[in-house]
Parts: sequence; structure tokens; C-alpha cells
Amino acid sequence: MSLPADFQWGFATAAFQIEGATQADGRGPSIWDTFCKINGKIAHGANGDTACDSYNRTGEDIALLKQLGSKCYRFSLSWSRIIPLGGRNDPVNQKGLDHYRQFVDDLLEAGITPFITLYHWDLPDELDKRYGGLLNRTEFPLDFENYARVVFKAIPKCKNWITFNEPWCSSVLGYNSGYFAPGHTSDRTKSAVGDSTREQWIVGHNCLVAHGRAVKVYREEFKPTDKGQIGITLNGDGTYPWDPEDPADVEAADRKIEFAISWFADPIYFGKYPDSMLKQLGDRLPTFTDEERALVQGSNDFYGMNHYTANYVKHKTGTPPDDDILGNLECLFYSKSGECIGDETQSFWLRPNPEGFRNLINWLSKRYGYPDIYVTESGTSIKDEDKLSMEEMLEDDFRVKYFDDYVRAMAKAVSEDGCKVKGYMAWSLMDNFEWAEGYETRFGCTYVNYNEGQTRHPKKSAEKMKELFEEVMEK
Ligand code: LGS
Repeated sequence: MSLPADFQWGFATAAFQIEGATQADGRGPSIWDTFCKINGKIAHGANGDTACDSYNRTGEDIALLKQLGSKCYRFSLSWSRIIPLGGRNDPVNQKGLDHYRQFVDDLLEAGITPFITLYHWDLPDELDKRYGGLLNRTEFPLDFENYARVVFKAIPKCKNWITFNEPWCSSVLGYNSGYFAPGHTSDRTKSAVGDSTREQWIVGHNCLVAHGRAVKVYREEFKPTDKGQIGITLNGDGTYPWDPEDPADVEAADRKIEFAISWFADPIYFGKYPDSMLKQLGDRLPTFTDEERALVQGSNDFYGMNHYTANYVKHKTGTPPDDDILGNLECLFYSKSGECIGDETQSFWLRPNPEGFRNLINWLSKRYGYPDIYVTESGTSIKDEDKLSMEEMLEDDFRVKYFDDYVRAMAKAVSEDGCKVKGYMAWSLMDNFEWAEGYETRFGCTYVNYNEGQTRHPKKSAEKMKELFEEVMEK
């Protein structure tokens, strides 16, 4: 069991979750700044104003990465630092752009390979107000294309690009459950697109087209000299049928992945939505125009995989409600025979299931023709971790075990199953703003002391990562 010597491993973060400094150097507000101001949306009314203060601590973060032995670092750019109003006719903020260019230079200087995410959920607020943001089929992809071009041009030294992080979350959590910004729910009586139960499908479609536009720009205008690669990052859990004897559950376990992952990956690899979605949703899904299909199909140089957990899937009968996003099924922690998806002695909210990770890598590899895969996020947290003392938090044995099991399962997918996983980035380099959960939930391999000037203290899991990869990688 081993990973190739050039395997890229490291840690990941996202701009809004770590940067803070939301007013600095001409940054414009994003939909998350606005969302944080709505009462009751974020645990304890938290916001991203200070977060980990990474905007002012780039040197410290790079030193930490170096200390941990990280070969690469995945981070995202704040669009509204670069183009405060967001649009293609709006001014570019040179200071914002310079900040990231310098950061990439400093990473490279430290021997760390940058992986840049262009969009990790923090849309410039103005675009939401101006034309409905991600819901706008013509304006949004064009503005994203322009933003991407500005960035590619300014940061040619970065060779690894991710267009969108988890468009499933932007679509479903932002426009169906309302759990994330901009907080639209599927039961709203008014929708700019006529039917609020369709918003998530429209947003997903527009993200795909925007992704396709950015990839085209990169390939046509930059890649010939750049030799870089570009892809999208999709999230999805591993699945098992609740009752392996019931063909309907076996089918539902695949359908769950299709509704989460193939929703985006099938258009990218095959130029069409999955049959299971077309069957349930019919013309409630947007139809690709010829131009859109040409932009989207074949637009991944690699597959970015975010992965956390697995679940048992039980099919449902009857007609699903209009706003069903799962595919007429339910997800459970226990199988029919009472097996738990993960270690039930610990109250994990994300129950670890390394075998499910290996299975999903195989599922994706088979369906999409063994693409290069980068695991752009994988990690865990426990409920109420923040109720522990700092000393206890630093001894995060549950997280050490998680990474140990997951990385070994991945290494088997590579060396025994022939899957082409090229990198693994742990979520997260440090504790940070965990969206609707504020600072309560900690996913960091490094503890951040928010009460004492955001000081960083590596947890056991951070310290052990290097050893783990030394063990599973060829010399
Ligand atoms: O911080 C986010 C991490 C944490 O866990 C990151 O920004 C996202 O890209 C990604 O979605 N992240 C993530 N995903 C797993 C969440 C599982 C949610 C389970 C909900 C149970 C109530």
C-alpha cells in the first residue's frame, strides 16, 4: 500500500472562514457578510469580521504550513476583495489582487504548491442585489468569467485552479433549505424565477455554466503558456443500501450519489444530467442550450473531491414533494440490521467510515473514466468540542484516527484498485468560521484561540499528518 512520491498532501481553508479584515483595503461586502447580520442565522450571532485574522497573518500561516510539512495549500480568494462590486464593468481593486499575488509568491518561496479556489460561497453582495446573483443565467456566468480572467492574469504562478467549491451547497443550502447565504427557502411564495422549489436546480445549472466559461478562458488564454490544471470541487457522502437485500434500496444508494455528485459531474463528463434526475424532475431541471453544453462538457482537467462521511440510504415510495432534493430517499445512521455507519461509542456528528471513502473513490473513478482526483477536503469534528479545555482539544485522538483510517483507505484505492488520486488536503489547517455554526464547531488541525489574539496551536492531528504521509508514500 503506497502513494507515489509526488503525491500532494496538505491542508485547506477558505477566504471567508479565515481572513477576517472584512473592511480592509477596499474589500466590498459578500453575501455572507450580509447573511451574518440576519438574526438567528448564525450560532451566537457570529460573523466573519475577525475570524482567524489570516488576512493580516499570511506570514504566520505560511510558517505553520511549513512547520507541518504541508506540500500544498488549498485556499480561496475573496471575489469582493478583487472586484468589490463583482461585475465585469466594475472596477478592480488592485490592493486585493496584490495581496493574493504576494501570498502565492510567498507560498512558492516556502516550497508550498498553491491550489486556488475561485468561489467558496462568498459572492459579492452587490451582484445578489443587482440581478439575483447565482440565479441569473446570463449575467452571473459572464461576471464569473471576467473575475476568473482578472485572477488568472494577475497570478500566473499558480498552476492549480478550482472554479467552484461544492456547488451542491451553494444551490441546496443557499436556495432550498435557506441554511446558507443568501438564505432562500423552497417554500417562499415569491421567486424571481417564478417557482421557489426550482431555485436550487437553476443555481446549480448556472454554476456549471460559469465553471465552463472560466475553464474556456483558462484553456484558451492562459494554459498554452501556463501548463496548469483546472477543475471543480464536488461534495458527496459514501452510501450503503439500508437493506442490501432490497433492490430498491440498492438503487437508492446510487441515486443518492447521482443527486449529490452526478448532478454536476455528469454534465461535465457526459454533457447531460443523470437519468435518475431527469426521471424525477423532468423539465423542472433547466435544459442545456447547445452553447452551454459545449462549455460544460469536457471542462475538468481533474476532479476535486470533498468528502467527510457516509450514510445508509432507504428508498421512499410515492411521489416526492416538489422541493425534494435527495432523490426520493432518506439517509440514516443505522442499517436495517442495526449496524452503525461509524463508531457509535463516540458522539460524532460526522461518523467516520473510511471504507465508504474508498468505495466512493472507486464509484467516481469507474463512472467518469478514472480521472485524476484531488481530495480537496476531508476532515472531521465532534459536537461540543469547544466545551473542552484547550489541553483536551489539542489531544484530538479522534481526528488522528480519522486521518489515519481515511488516508490508508485512499492509499488502497490507489495501489490496489487503480484509482488516480493525486492529492489529499485536510480540512482544515485551523479552526475557523464554520458558516451557520459560527465558531462553535471546530474542524481545525490547529487550535485557534479566539480569546487571545487568534493565536495558533497545532493539535496532535496536525503534528501527525507528516508522519502518516511519510509512512504511506513511496520514498
Ligand atoms: O468548513 C466547511 C467544511 C466543514 O464540513 C467547508 O467550507 C465546506 O467546503 C465543507 O462543506 N465542509 C464540511 N462539510 C461536511 C459537512 C457535513 C454536514 C453534516 C450536517 C449534519 C447536520
